[in-house]
Amino acid sequence: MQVKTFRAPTIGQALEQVKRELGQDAIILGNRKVALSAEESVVEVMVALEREAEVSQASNESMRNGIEEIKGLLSLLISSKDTFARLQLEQPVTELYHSLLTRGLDEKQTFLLLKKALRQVQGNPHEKERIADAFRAQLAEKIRTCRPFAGSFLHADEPQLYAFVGPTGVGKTTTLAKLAAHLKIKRRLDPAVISLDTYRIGAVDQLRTYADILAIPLVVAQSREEFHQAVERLRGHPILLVDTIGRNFLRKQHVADLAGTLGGSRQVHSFLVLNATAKDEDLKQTIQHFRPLDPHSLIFTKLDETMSHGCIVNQLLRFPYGVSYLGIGQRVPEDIEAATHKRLLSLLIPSGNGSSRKE
Ligand SMILES: Nc1nc2c(ncn2[C@@H]2O[C@H](COP(=O)(O)OP(=O)(O)OP(=O)(O)O)[C@@H](O)[C@H]2O)c(=O)[nH]1
Ligand SMILES: [Mg+2]
Repeated sequence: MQVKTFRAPTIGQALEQVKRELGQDAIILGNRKVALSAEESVVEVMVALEREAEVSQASNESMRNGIEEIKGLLSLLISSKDTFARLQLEQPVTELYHSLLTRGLDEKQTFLLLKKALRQVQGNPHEKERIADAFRAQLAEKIRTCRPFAGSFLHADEPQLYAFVGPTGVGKTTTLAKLAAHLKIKRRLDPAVISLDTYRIGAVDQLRTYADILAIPLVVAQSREEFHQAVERLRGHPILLVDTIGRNFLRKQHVADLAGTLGGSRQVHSFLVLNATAKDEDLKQTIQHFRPLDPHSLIFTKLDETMSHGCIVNQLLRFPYGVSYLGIGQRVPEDIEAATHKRLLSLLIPSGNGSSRKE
């Protein structure tokens, strides 16, 4: 809270000054008479501005981001006026353009990628199939998929740690269970699980049920020290999967707390688990806040609950992270897929919509 003082010969004049400078937002804290000399005195009014520095800083930051975004869009529109006009006029391209926007792909990215695709087919906007293929090729070049468990793990001296982090209820525990089953049954590895989620009632029970079914050891840790002790106890296992507490990670402090618990001498790979039905802007903010954890990759869940899969691709275009897995339903263990370019592209341009590619 900011405090300011105003001085004037009379209280009326001091209040007039306050009103002129600060408008109606100021809160009067008090006033007093201040003697300047034996004959002369003034009235001092102390006022407070309700807005806290932190809030105005945050709003300044978001205003700056907004302005940057508008500037980017404007220069894009000005520099690409002709192409834009052509996109608007030519039926096959507009169809594709609108269908991509309907699926939630970012407008600016859609435009830029389509513009490049159009250039590749030498500006002939009637070649729908070729434009769609060129668009897919452009996009495929820009997004990255990862295979975190591709290595053999058999000769690893130390266990590899993978933490499932992300907002509340996105499917961290369910995804961990799906992958634990995959590693145990399909890969014949011997994973173990650590739960750091002792915050929510029933959270450990939920994980214990999965661990019991899969005959996988589970250790519960409530602090950074207990976490490190748990890792020591489970040394013989090649892979340790760590379940974490879901919090509102739009609050940066929660990310810092989590980084504090996971931090230490050992490297922990973080899977940032995100709900594909969330709003584009919220996903963007969440990923931004998780940057201090340097996520290994993103996992998107609940793809089965939305038709707008564009927001997944938007994040891959925005951030330097790849995507490793896609959650496609509630069933454990079967409703999970390793993310592939083919699958991601088919979510945006379903087959039969402009694609002639046989994959
Ligand atoms: N439809 C659908 N539901 C899913 C998917 N993944 C998880 N869920 C459901 O989402 C709900 C929350 O899943 P959890 O695994 O408990 O989520 P969490 O992130 O661990 O939640 P917290 O620990 O409370 O933050 C459960 O009902 C899951 O069955 C998915 O891919 N598709
Ligand atoms: Mg959970």
